[in-house]
Amino acid sequence: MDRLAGWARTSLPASLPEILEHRAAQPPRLAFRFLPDGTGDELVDWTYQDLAEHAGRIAADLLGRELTGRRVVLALDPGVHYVAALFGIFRAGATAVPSFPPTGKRAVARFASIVEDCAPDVIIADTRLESRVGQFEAELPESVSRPQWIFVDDAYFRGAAAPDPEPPRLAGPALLQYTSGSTGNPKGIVLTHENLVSNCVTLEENMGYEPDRVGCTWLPPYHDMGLMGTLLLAVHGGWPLVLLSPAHFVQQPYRWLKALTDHKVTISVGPNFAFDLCTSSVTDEELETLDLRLLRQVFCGSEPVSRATLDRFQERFGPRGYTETSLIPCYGLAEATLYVSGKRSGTEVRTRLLDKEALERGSVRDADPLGAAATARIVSCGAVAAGHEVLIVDPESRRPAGAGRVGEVWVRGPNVAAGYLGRPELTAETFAARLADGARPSSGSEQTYLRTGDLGFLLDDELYITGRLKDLVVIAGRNLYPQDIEHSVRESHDRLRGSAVFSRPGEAGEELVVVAEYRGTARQLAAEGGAVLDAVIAAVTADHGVRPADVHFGPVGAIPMTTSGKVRRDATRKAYAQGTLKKLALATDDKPLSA
Ligand code: 649
Repeated sequence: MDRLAGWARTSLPASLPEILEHRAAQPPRLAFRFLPDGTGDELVDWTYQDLAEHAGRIAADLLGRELTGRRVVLALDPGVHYVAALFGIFRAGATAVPSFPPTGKRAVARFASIVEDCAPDVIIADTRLESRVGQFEAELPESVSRPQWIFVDDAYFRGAAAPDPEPPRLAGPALLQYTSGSTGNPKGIVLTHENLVSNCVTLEENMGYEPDRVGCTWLPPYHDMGLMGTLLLAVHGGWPLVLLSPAHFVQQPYRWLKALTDHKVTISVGPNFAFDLCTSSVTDEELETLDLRLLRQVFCGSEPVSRATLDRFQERFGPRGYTETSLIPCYGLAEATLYVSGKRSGTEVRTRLLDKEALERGSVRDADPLGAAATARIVSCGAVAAGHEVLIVDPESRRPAGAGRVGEVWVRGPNVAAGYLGRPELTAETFAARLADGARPSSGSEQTYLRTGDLGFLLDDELYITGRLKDLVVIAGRNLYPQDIEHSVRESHDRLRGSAVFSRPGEAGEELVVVAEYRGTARQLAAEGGAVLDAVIAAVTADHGVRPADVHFGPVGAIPMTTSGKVRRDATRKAYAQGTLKKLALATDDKPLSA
């Protein structure tokens, strides 16, 4: 493995567009296989030559408009054209702003806020959007200059390609990655060509070399995990990638597993929820058609990796050849391009059984195997990426938290981005954090770190993530992790789906609020309301020793989510406080729970 990682570094060109040219100059090999309808009925196969030619067409267009150094928003649907446009932008020396087609009210609002923030010269979109431009531009404030649009379809790509380009400046911006946070406050992370390549190299060091590697992804191409983690990584590594759209996966998760089976996939990836979705939706008949024996590496990150999820997935898909050794829990964030840590290939997934009460006070202590005390099961996110350092820091004193203590995760290394576009203060706070005076190690005392906002600890050189600093619910001196409570809520009743937990000020200090999405009509909830409420209260109280001060039921979709499917607790709390959160009334509506 090390031999090849070394090879990759020394003999590959320095930037991704150059690596594509390099691959396209060799005998034809499959680069991407796109499943346009989500099944295998129709296949679009592209070699590196196909990709380079399509990218060249986009590059010619951008160079003709003198857009080198300018920003270009990518608003295509997931698929091969997306990858072509991305590489075309790189090749023209412009900065890619990966986005999505502005269709639907929410997407339009978010898209408009991105366009407003980064003021692009061009937007690349599918021809089918041509008639909607006026509608979209009406959303933009007057002060924003109107971008040019490039509409593409198959015919567009038959035009002439650009001549050989100048290689891009490695320290120059390659890509602007918007975080999936709130619509009103988009933050664009500036990534250089060096960041993109460094991310690939560190991931490859983890993955090792496999001669027959075939990847598969359905992740959105406009998020860090889908973009840097799959599309760019596959081109960098030179192995074929099977593409499905996120919508096709969500409609029928079976399609992902079927694609793994049909295309002899060896490596794939998904957030924790994807594994649950598969376990709960694949039918017995479908199960029979699956063969996961060739799947040797499955990355799982972006949300807490749940021990229970992994157990259920193993039980359901073990008989079809899935083995948990292939699962790679990993941690990262867009501010670090993507990758920060991951399990070493071929080792077992490590789960720690910890004393839950100690953990709530910030101490990492093994659970007493015979004791009756509650246990927290925490899955390791593996070893820190090569060439990177993780420090666990007390966020208030900015001193190292010390062994066996939970603290904020600080990261340093070549994957860490330069900062947020046009936000010097936020950039300094987030990307250039320093330890307190007197707390710095003697060597490299002026080192700066990325503050991730995540809480976790290091144990035996492995990183464990316990939650997000901002979301922490502190009640009576205990640090409660909302995702644990949300888990209890979901499991407490069949009809409960998403949930969000936060605290609000009460008479005797902070108190717990639970928001839960109910899968059913208001009438159904009214009919069984008391029982659902009792189930939630009983589960939360039993599992966490705190009785919710309020349980708010909303319809499915009531809880605000990021575009990558994470619960936005802060936004939920605000909507709750303002009384704008959708509500399904209980029969016993508004009776105080304490009564
Ligand atoms: C995190 C992305 C981490 C994210 C992924 C490596 C085909 C198949 C496989 C393949 C290539 C081709 O969420 C992803 C590394 C993928 C290799 C694929 O290889 N970014 S974000 O900026 O949107 O959000 C970051 C936040 O998410 C949370 C943290 O709060 C973080 O700040 N998060 C986690 N929370 C708990 N546990 C984890 N493991 C977390 N990972 C991210």
